[in-house]
Amino acid sequence: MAELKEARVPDIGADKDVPVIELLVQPGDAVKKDQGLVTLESDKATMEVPAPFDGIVRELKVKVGDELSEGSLVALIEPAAAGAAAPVAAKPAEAKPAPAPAPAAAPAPVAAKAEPAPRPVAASAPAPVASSPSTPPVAFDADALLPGKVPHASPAVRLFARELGVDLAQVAGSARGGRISKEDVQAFVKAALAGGAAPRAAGGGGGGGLDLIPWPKVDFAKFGAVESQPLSRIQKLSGANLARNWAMIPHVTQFDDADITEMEAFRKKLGEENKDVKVTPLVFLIKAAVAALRKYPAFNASLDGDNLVLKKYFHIGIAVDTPDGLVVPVIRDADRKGLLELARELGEISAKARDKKLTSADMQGGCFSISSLGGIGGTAFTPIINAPEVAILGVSRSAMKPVWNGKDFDARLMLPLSLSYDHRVIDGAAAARFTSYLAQVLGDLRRLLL
Ligand code: CAO
Repeated sequence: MAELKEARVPDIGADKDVPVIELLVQPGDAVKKDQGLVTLESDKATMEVPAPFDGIVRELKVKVGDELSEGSLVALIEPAAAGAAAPVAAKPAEAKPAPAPAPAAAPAPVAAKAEPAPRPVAASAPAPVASSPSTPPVAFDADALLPGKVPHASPAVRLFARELGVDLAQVAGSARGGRISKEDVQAFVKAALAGGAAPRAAGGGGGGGLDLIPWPKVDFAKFGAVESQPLSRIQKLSGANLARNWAMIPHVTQFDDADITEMEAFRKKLGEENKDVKVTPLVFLIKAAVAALRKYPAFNASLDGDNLVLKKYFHIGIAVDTPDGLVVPVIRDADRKGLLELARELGEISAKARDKKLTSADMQGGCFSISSLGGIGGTAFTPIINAPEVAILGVSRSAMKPVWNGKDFDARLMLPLSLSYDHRVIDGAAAARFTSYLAQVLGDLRRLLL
């Protein structure tokens, strides 16, 4: 057997500890350069770790669930036979002394060593590419991975689609996470030949089916002085996610006000007693949201095809505004934490977000998100749901308002709530009950004990 070479995770931008969700090859498989070995899924994108050269996978060093970062070892690959590979001997700097002279075109002695026979490569092979013995990392273009820009499909499927002249952006992916399989491409072609377009996957899976006119191309400089600033990576990634969520989820926003006069008095008292931690209204909102999620489980759910997956845990995402854009770290098991513990953790994750130290793991597994603009201002807004969650709570700035008590107007501190929900899962009555209950809990925190 020829010397085994390593396949490692290439540059995947700032993502770290990205979980493996799928093994695309097995030991013994023949792979082509750039063919996917494993699929990684961060909270922002699904990406494949490509084979750096043609060869046969001899050992997979990872399993589903492992968390990988740039440089992690994924597999050991026996490079393809010398005749098909790069002229190794012609690169003196990297050449190692050969143990025995062998003709350059000699095939690797796979059969002679009774290695398992390679499984056939799924799609027709791409043009031979010279492989390098030093297995240089294949650069990942984070932009090319943005959902909505490039459909999720393996290089083999992309090649297959190219050969058939199929635009993958038109194809609905039926595989896990909306990935497009070879069968999806075949189904698309069949439907096209039959005179119709292939149906798009519904609920939770598949891509958007918007048939939009192109984005206007304007020479702004014609109308006055301009300056062009590149979007940050976070802005590009969150923008792509927001656009998909806005386009694919039928959003409705329910507004309500909570009377937090008593809550605010208690919050101030708590702050005076605990100077080491900043207790803002947000921690009360996290606790109240958990109580409402418990009472109305459909809000603590995700669509998965035709199923609604109900979660028995309470991980709350918090939208954090950073100089580079919006990120949503997750506070885990908020139901098991007290107000002060939540306040500490909120301070920590906000600082981590602003210092750009959040990892993918910090932003995964959320059940429900809260976006608070209360520290800034405004009276209401319509937050965009953080898919695959089904609802998000927007919070605006509290204000003293006259509230009719049946006889007089009382001055009460009112907190505006804006709950956006996925109308495929939640109907308007349920949303109104959810916000009413939230307001009740915030109005009388003793309800948290019920
Ligand atoms: N009404 C009135 N005052 C409020 C309030 C509200 N609803 N919410 C917070 N405040 C006050 C706080 O008590 C604090 O006052 P003091 O400084 O006097 O103690 C001040 O506003 C600033 O609070 P904060 O913003 O630092 O803290 P927070 O816990 O409320 O929020 C965080 C933390 C990380 C969520 C916030 O800093 C942030 O990034 N918000 C922006 C989120 C965002 O961009 N959402 C939009 C996304 S698009 O959907």
